[in-house]
Amino acid sequence: MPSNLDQQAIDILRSNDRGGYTVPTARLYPYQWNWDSAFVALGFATFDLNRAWRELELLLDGQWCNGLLPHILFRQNDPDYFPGPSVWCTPNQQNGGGKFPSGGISQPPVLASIVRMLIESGGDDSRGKALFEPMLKWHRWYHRDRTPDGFDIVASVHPWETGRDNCPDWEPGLSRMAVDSDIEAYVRRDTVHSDPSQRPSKEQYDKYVTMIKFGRDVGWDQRRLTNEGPFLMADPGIHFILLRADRDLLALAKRFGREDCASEIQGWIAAAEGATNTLWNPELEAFCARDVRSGAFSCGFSSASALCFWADAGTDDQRAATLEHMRRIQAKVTYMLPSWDPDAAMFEPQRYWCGPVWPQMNHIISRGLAEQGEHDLANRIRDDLTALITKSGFRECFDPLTGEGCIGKDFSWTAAMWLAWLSPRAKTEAA
Ligand code: 9WN
Repeated sequence: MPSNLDQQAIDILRSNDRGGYTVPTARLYPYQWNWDSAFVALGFATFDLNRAWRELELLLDGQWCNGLLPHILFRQNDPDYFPGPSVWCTPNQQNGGGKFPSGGISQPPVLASIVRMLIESGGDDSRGKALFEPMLKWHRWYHRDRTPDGFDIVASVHPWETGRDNCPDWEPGLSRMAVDSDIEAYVRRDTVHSDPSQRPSKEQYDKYVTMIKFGRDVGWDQRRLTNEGPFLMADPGIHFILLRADRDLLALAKRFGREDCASEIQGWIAAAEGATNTLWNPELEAFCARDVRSGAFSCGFSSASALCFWADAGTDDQRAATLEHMRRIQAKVTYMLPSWDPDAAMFEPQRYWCGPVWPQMNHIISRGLAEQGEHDLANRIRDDLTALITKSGFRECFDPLTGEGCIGKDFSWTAAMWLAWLSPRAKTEAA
């Protein structure tokens, strides 16, 4: 018999189900998002494994011919979201795009890691095996089309590609770029559906739209977008998530008898291990986002800095310094781990990625810490999120000081994290 919170979480996933794929929350985000769907599959798997696989199959259905797996899939037009399909204006399948309109950028590649989790917890090998080739194509796209000419690290062309939209991490890149004076007038919808004081600023949105305009102007040529676009930053989040996902893809290749791809994937892993130091900010002694062209580092510890454990990356000294930062932050907040450093400039406990605690990020951070034997911090992060959901419900993210819920309500990945990780039932089953 599911507990009350288990039942609420199941009800949220069911009510956000749009027929095989799940919206993150009604109205504010009315489409299928890339990394949201991957996390959501973990939640469905606790009560409907078939539906979990369906989520991932429908996500990969939006893949472009070049391997790009877009950050949003627009199966229908919903004028309640800006920027919608007519703003992105991505190519159709005949012209190299996907089966239906989508965004022209990607999102954090957690998918292979989640497919491996599903399979290793007793999921169906044949459903996972069918996803292997498109996942391989997507990773190939990341390594080929998002590694800028002359550099050895995968970078992001838009803050939305990192999934951590307005994190102060992006300041070095945003401050170097101008708003294109030719961007069309636009009306935001996010500020209608949620508290504007918790969302990105108008100046940030103008720059986000400028980046989309550049993509449109080059016909979404992904190499041109990377090499010539207005924004180009390397993100510890993308770097560590992709490195971990490459390791998981390699394990899947072996499981599925696809040794033919092993040396290609091993090459990506070796290159990423070699590039990890590029993100080490010696002044702050932390892994930080970095503007690729100027070399400037961001100036604070973000939740992505803590993902080195998830990727099993960094030296012993780097990991020790990362743990030190987390202990410093732990003394400052009530709920671990905030998305941005409370001691750094621009910390705002309720503004989106400038401070709030994010359930899906903290899930992989905590798992990574536990895998590397750092159980105290891993458990603290898990227990704090349990307390946040119990206190404030299934919100998009939470104030790390007061525990108040922020932005979206009845949020899919929060419900999924509850079912797959935090619920007493999940813990009993994992034991
Ligand atoms: C832009 C859906 C998405 C998440 C992102 C989060 C937010 C979108 C937005 O919502 O971004 O992609 O419109 O603000 O930052 O991580 O995937 O939940």
